[in-house]
Amino acid sequence: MPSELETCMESLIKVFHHYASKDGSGATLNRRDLRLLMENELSNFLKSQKDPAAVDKIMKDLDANGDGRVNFEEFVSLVVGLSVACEQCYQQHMKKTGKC
Ligand SMILES: [Ca+2]
Repeated sequence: MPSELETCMESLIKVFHHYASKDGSGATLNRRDLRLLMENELSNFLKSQKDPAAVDKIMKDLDANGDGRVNFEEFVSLVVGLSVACEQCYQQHMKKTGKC
């Protein structure tokens, strides 16, 4: 049976491939794919973004190789960045409540 972390890794891969374009350019997200993924899978985060152009800005930031698409490696950097921010909130919450 896979561990909790292994299951998380599998979920990341599955979610990415579910939204990745099937337009022959390989498994990558175009702007539309990324918007759909964020609306469905990161809706709480997206709601917290007041800027209507947030997805476009995120797309630009993620596209490290500048090909106008988001590959799995670039996508993972979004998940890592959000996870780091969440972990900081978690730490602050633990400090306030004194619970583990
Ligand atoms: Ca790219």
